[in-house]
Amino acid sequence: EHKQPFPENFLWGSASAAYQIEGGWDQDGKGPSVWDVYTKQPGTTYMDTNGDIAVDHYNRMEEDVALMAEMGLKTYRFSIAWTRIYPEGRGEVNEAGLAFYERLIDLLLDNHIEPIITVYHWDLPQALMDEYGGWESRKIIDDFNDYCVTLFQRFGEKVKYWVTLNEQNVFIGLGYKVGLHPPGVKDEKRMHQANHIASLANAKAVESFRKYVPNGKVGPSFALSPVYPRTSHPEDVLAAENAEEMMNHWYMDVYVHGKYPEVIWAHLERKGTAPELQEGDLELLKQGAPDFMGINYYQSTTVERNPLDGVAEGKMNTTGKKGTSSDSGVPGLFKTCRNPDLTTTNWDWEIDPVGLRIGMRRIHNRYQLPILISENGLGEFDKLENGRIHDDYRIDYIASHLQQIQEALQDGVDVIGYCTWSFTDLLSWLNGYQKRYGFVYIDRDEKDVRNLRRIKKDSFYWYQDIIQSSGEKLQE
Ligand code: GCO
Repeated sequence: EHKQPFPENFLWGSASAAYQIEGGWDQDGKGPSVWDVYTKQPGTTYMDTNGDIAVDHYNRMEEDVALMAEMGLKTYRFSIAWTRIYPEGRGEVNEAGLAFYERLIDLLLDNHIEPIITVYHWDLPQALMDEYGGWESRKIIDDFNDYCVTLFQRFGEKVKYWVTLNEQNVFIGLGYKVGLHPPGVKDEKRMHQANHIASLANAKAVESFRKYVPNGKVGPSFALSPVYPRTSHPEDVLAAENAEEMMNHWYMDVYVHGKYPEVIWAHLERKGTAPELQEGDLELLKQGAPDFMGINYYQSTTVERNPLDGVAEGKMNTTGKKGTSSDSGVPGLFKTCRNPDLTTTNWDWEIDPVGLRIGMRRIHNRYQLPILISENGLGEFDKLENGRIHDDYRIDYIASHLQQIQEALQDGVDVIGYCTWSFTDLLSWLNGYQKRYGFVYIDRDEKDVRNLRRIKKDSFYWYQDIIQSSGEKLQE
């Protein structure tokens, strides 16, 4: 069967995040972020790795963009470090920080690579955490907005696509309920409050975007994990609906419609953990409607029924990431479990390309928005052998997900682009440098920590071919 081709202007891309690649953690006036501080507390990350040097992208940006150009990328999604722009989170702008990103953007444009900016990929200024507790204070709404407006004014004419918050469900869930990300809190009530404030900050930033970048497109990047029932027992099916509402639509309904889904709201109210709304909140949330839904997809979630006196923790993988991961077991609603029909990666993430198609269809049906796959990829141990990296497992992974995107396009879903995670290998927040995601291998040498030589993996040449053929090569 001949597949319908990918759209002509499909954004074939790749993605990264500042803390995971840049290094230069205190260079040119940059202030410390919560991740700079958190990773230096012993025991918070695998082997106490941190992003002080990362893959030194801050000092090798030209070399990295040259590789992107060689590959033929159509788009590159990267994040801006808030602490390079405002070292203290607010106040005086650091011109050197803006200049760095301006050089990056110009270089991408010179090479016909469409930049996609993520304004927030988790590296909150430590100063704002110290001053008022970061996302737990409403003060952040204005500070975040000021930071965004600075970027909109400076880059709004050059950059069309913008992502506001990256994986709000993950940084809030892991930060305030699971306690594995900064600030390491485990408190459901505080989690829902911080989440509400993050949603308000997002809405206010979108409101400003309309004013400063009227021709641009803006949306969140959401860590989507479509939910399945473990069996067709009606109680399991109900549990899956509960989980779908809580893990996914709890966030996305707020983005798109400015309101929380009723079922989960009622549940949290009974428990006393629903967020506190103030006058004007719902009006502000309604200003946040996005132009597209950015989806980061790694795995689906399978659940079963969980009685009211049931467990508070379902099956979670070793990195603590299972969908939003904050909600692995909710008595009375659901608990997560293994899906017996799926295999897993070496980090215990279930591999499920069809889940991507299912998730995209659900979003298309509920929100009627174009979808940008803002992340998808495979973290693996790679082996450097005679100067080559034969990562056929990564090629298989990406190919199978792209095939499901093609199916979704045929289903009528509007998918505008696909960014693999990631372009070069990078720092995994909690899993150090051995978990590799890139098309470009970073050669790490303990005796020469700044070696960091770039080596193209087999997947680099494969994706180059896919882009060149607009996806035709997928069928071979
Ligand atoms: C990891 C994760 C990250 C995330 C990304 C989310 O291993 O640390 O996979 O790389 O996927 O930062 O936006």
